[in-house]
Amino acid sequence: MIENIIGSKTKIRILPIVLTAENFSIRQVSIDSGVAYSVCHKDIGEFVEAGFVIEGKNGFCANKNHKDYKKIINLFDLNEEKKGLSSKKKKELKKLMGVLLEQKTAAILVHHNADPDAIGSAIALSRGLFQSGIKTDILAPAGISRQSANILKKYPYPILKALEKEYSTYIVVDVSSKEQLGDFKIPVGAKLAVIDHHEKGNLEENAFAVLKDMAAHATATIVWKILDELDTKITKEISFFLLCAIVADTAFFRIADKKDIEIITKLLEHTELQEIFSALTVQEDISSRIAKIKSFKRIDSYRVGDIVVAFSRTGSFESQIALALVRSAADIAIVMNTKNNDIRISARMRHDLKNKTDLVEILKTAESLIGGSVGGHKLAASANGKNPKCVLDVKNRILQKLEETFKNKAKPLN
Ligand SMILES: [Mn+2]
Repeated sequence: MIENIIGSKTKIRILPIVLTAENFSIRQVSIDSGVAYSVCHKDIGEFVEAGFVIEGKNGFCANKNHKDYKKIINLFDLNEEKKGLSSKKKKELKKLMGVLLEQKTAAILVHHNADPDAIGSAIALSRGLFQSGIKTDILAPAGISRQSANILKKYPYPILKALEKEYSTYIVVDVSSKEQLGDFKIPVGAKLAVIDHHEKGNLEENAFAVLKDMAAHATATIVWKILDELDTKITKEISFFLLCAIVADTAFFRIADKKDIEIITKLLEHTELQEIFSALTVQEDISSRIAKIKSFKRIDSYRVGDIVVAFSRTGSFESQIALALVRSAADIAIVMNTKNNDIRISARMRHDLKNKTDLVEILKTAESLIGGSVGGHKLAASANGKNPKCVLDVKNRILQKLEETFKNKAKPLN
C-alpha cells in the first residue's frame, strides 16, 4: 500500500484531501487536487480495493481502521490535528470568537449528569475566554455527576442550575443532542456553537460554529487546542480542570494515545497528577450500590455466539449498572430506566468489541420505538425517549440486530 503511494505523484496529491475530508466525492477530489477525474477515479478505486477508502451513503471516506492508516498519516505529516486545531476548526473558532468578542458574554451548557470532561472542559473554556474579556456562565441544566461534584469540592467553581437571563450566544460543550440538555431549551434566535467529540447529533444542525473531533478522546483536548490557539495563559486552575477531564475520559490513561499524553505532559507543569487522581476518586454511595444489587436480580441474559449480552432494568444509575455488568461478566450490557413518560437506556460494551459493532448503531434500531434519540460512542451509548411501554420490543429489536451482527441465534442464559 505504502510503496504504491510513494510511487504515484497523483496519489500524493489527492491523499491530503482523502485524509482530511469527512466525506468526499471523486469529482470534488479532482477539483480540489487538480488531478484529472479519470486518474482520481482510478487511484481512489485502488484505495477502495485496498480497503483504505470506504464508500458510504454520503460519498467516500478514509478508513481509519485500516492497518496502514496511521503510517500513511505520519508519512505525509497530514495529521494537522496533532499540532493544534485543523485549519477547518481554526475557521470555526474565528467565527465563534467574532461573535463572542462582540457580545462579551455567553452561556456554556453541558450534558445531563455532567461528567468531569463536560465540567472540566466548560470551566477551562470559561476561564480561557475570560482572559479574552468574555464573561461566561456555566449551566448544567440536568445536574452533574458525583465525580464532578467531588472535583468541585477540591476546586470550587460556580455551576448554575438555571440561568437568570437569556443569552444571545450559547456554547454547548461535550454534548451532541438536545435531549441531553434535560428540559433546557435554547432560546429561539440565539446563536449556538458546538464543541464536542461525540457522534454527530441534532445540535449541530442549528449551530453557526462547530468544533468537533470524533477521534478526540476527551472534549478537553479540543478545548486545550482552542486555548492554545487563543494564546491563553494556562493557569493552575485551567490545568487542573483540563487534566481532570482528560484523565477521566481516557479511563485513567487506559485509552490515552500519544497526543493525549503530550497535552497531559504540558498541563502537568502546573498541577500534580496526584491531585487529579484524588479529585476523581469518589466513594460509591449506598443508593447506587443498592440500585446495582436490585438491578442484578433482574438480569435477563443471552448468548449470541461468543458474546454475552445482559439486559436489566433499574429506577436510577443505569449507566453505572451497565458499566458494572461489563466490568464483571457481560460483553454488552443494556440497562433501561423507565419512568411515567420517560425511558432512558444506557448501553456499554467491552473495549475489545470496538471493531465488531457500534452501540450507537445498535440503539438506533430501537429509536423509533422509544420516540426519542440516541447519543454517545461506540462503546458507551444512551437513548432517551417518551415511550416507556416499549421495553420488550426494544429488547427484541436489539437482540435481532445483535443476531445479524454476530451471525448467531440469541440463546437465553436464564
Ligand atoms: Mn466527553
